[in-house]
This record gives sequence, C-alpha cells and structure tokens, in this order.
Amino acid sequence: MPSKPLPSKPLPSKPLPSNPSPAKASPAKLGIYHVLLPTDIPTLPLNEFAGSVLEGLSERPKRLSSRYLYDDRGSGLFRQIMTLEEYYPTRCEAEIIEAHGPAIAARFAGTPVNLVDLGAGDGAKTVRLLHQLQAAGADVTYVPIDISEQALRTACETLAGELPGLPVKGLVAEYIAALHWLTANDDGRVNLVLFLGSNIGNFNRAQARTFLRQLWSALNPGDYVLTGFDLKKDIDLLLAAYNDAKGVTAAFNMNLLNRINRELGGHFDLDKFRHYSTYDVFTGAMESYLVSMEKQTVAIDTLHSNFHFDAWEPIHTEYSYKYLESDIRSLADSTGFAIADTLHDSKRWFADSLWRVVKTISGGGVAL
Ligand code: AVJ
Repeated sequence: MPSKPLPSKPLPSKPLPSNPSPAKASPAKLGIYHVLLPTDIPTLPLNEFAGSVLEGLSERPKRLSSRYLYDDRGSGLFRQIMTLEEYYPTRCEAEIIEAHGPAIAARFAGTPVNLVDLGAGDGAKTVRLLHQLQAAGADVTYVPIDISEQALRTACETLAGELPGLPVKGLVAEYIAALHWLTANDDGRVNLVLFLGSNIGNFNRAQARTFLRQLWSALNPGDYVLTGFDLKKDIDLLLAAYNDAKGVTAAFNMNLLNRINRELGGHFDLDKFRHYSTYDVFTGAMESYLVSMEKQTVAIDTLHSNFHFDAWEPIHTEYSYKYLESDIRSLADSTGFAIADTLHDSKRWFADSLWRVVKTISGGGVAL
C-alpha cells in the first residue's frame, strides 16, 4: 500500500477528481439493509486513470496499464513510432492490405457490408480497404468505434475527406457494447470487424480469448473479423522494434509518467527513470518497463500518496504478445470462429487473419 502523505504536504481541501455525479435518489428503505442502485451512489471516489495508477503503483511488482499510453501526446508519439525503420509491423501490415486486400474485398462483392473499425490507429490501412471494397462492388458503410468522441470525430472527418460520399456511422462507446448495439439494430448488413495493427498483442493469452469470445457473442453468424497478429521472429528484430535508435519508443513509454505529472499532480523526475524493453521467449511477450535508476520517493498529489522506489525497481507498462501460426489457429478454434484466410507479408513477419463467426442452431448443432 502507498504510504501516508508527507507531513509537510497538507491534504488539499479539494475533493478527489470524480466521475460525473449521477442524479441523487434516496436508497430504498428495507429496514436492516439497503439495496443501492447505481443512481443512489453519488460519485466514484477516483476517476478511472487515477484509480488505475493508485492500484498499479500499490502492486508488487509495480505496474501501469498500457491503455493510458494514448493521451494526445502518446498518440502523437505512437504515430511517430509507426514511421520508424525498426518498427516493422506497420509496414508489414500495409503490404498485406495492399497485396491481399482485393482478395478479401472480393468476398463482399454485391454485399451490403459494415466495415467496423476498432481502434483506427493508422487510418491509411482502413482507407485502402474501403477503396478495395468499393472497387469490388461492395455496398460499404464505415463504422468506426471509439470510446473517445474526439478520436472518433477525427477518424470520421479523415475518412469523409478521403472518400467523399462514403456512408459513415461512427459510434462512441466501448467496443463490445457498440457491437451489441449494432447487431441489435440489425439492418441485414454483414459486419467486417477490423482489429488491426497487432492491438491484440496488448492482451495476454487469456485476455485475448476473453475478448474474442465477447466479439463472437456480439456478432451475427456469418460476420467476419480481420485481426492483425505480429508473428514470432528473430529476437533481435523484436528487440530493435521496441528499442529504436531515436528513442521515440522510450519517449512513448516515459510519457506515462509525464501524464501522471500533468493530470494527477505527480512529481516524477523523468531523468531518474529509464525505458527498458525485453523479450520473454517462453511467454512470447515483448515486455516494456520504466526502471527507477535510484532510490527515491515520488509524491502524487491527487492520490494523496507517496510511492517509494528502490534503486533499479521496475514499473511494468506494456505487453506486446507475438504469435505462432499454431497460436492463431488455436485462438480461432477456441473462440467460435472459422479461419477463412490468413494473409502474410513477403517476409512472413506479420499476419492478418480473416475469421468467420460460426454459431450453431440451438438443439440442432448445424453450423451457420
Ligand atoms: C499499438 C499495441 C500494437 O505493441 O507494438 C509500439 C504499441 N508499443 N511500440 C505494439 C507499441 C511500443 C503497439 N500496439
């Protein structure tokens, strides 16, 4: 647990940052206990980022979630990473879409299809696929989904600029919730869900299964998912991709501490931490850390806490799991999908795997 605040720093009188307060309602009176409804609870004690930082820095080993890497600065640094010589995944996947996109698109000739984009990231690949679908004669609607309204607006505007006249139906929501909404308001269109860029790599094996099962549940039989997997390869190539010579990846990782300083009144001195990325051959994960180079105590005002670091103590920040072809097959198998096609770049460093949702009729066992 974090220690008490320094005596020299009195508690601020301001309340902790909280989520928007829902309407007040008095709890149902049931004598000796109350059933509290969500609307009975005025506020959550901490916002999501603050709560996650408090929890993670209280763990041993300490950790911070990679989902918070992508504030405005972090997103900018990631766009820079995508242009780096050492960061091969973006180039490999662009090559795959360029070479094999038309074959994917041909499956949807004459079909009304929603191109559903989970985490647009590099809009360029999505634009290529949309062009290819239109060229194949698919009746395509673009459906980007993002939890951030700002990010969604940017994605919609970029696409509208590139493909004037393209129907766009953006959804601001969590991915799975948005997909449930989309299929519940079914307009008879086939959904082709994009989960590109090796974003699945941030999940461990169990989390990846959970996420894909949730996707499967939310989708209709006959819908498709196109997922980008970074493949296992020469370890030196992996290490270089996460330890680039210009230090952009280091700055991207370090930005987490910057973000805590900016948003939570943190007092991290970035010169006292270093970026470290390593590969675990056994789990197949690139692992990223921020390592404290000396013994130090860091206050985070908003959390009313000090965090102690020993010399060379790490904070875990990110996993990027790498896959074997057999891992991809077993993942599809165990989550209810049939692999329609797996496409590779010429070096076979990366794969985009196209999966079809298979659901059996209850009682019958007939695959759709
Ligand atoms: C955006 C999660 C696919 O794990 O390769 C790049 C993020 N981290 N360099 C990845 C990242 C360090 C990237 N993903």
